[in-house]
Amino acid sequence: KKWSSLCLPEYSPKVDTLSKWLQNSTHTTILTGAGMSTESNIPDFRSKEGWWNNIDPRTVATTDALRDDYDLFHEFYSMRINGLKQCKPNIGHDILADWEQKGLIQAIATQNVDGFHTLAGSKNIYELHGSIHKFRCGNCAMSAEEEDFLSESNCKYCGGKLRPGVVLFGEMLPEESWRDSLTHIQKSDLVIVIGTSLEVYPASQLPKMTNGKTVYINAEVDTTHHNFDLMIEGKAGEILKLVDE
Ligand code: BV8
Repeated sequence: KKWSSLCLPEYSPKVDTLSKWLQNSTHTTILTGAGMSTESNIPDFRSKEGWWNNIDPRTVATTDALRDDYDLFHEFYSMRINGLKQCKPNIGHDILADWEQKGLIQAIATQNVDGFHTLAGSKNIYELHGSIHKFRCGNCAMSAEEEDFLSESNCKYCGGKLRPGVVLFGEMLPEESWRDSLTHIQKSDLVIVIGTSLEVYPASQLPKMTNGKTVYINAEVDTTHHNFDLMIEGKAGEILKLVDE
């Protein structure tokens, strides 16, 4: 405890405020993005080392890509799926799972498709952008297995091309995840947003939809985030560890 407080003195007042808010809140919802998993060595999307800095999302993460350039689409998602096998949830995921068990937080709405909140033991999770671990036919929507996708097999039922169950640009979010996330956000007296640039609609709108207090924990914080009641610039895992102490 002493060590981290000494090394990160600038965080103390903000961390204390967040701890107090968390203890006093009766309904807390967490909204996470790719920054939650960079400490697990998974690249995010829009940072310098992020996916979209090296590859144009329109060429791989759209239904056009699925239809017109399946080889590239398949290569991109296979690489992500295989990459995830080398990684595991980090301390930040673990702390959120622990907070849920202790009744400190009630729900996690996540834009992440990596499934790490589930792996860490969180239960009440809403996957706004789907899951990279579920597969279906891009044509008839019948479900499929990971190995079928990785081996570039076609759909057993209609011969169509297989795809992971992520929400591509231009696709609607899973209705239930969206509705339930919104319900939680609306009844929250505290919403903690972690590791997201908030650039992707409609998840970006969620923090505005609460009457509760809003907190933003992110590696980069700038003036576009001034709507938050509290902003903490830093790494998700490190900040959550300080709050947890
Ligand atoms: C929709 C695929 C209705 C899955 C993803 C123009 C044309 C067409 C569409 C649009 C348009 N303008 C707006 C739109 C709508 C579009 C959109 O918002 N586009 C934006 C980019 C302009 N949205 C949609 O299309 C959505 N659907 O709107 O449906 C509709 C229908 C038809 C037509 C129009 C509308 C669907 C959105 C889902 C897109 N799918 N990817 C995949 O391959 O994974 S989005 C992609 O971004 C990721 O999946 C991710 O979930 C999402 C959000 O990103 P973040 O998580 O925020 O990640 P990012 O890198 O941006 O930020 C990370 C942050 O963490 C950084 O700030 C970094 O500093 C920080 N950080 C890093 N490490 C740490 C950290 N912080 C703390 N600790 C650390 N350790």
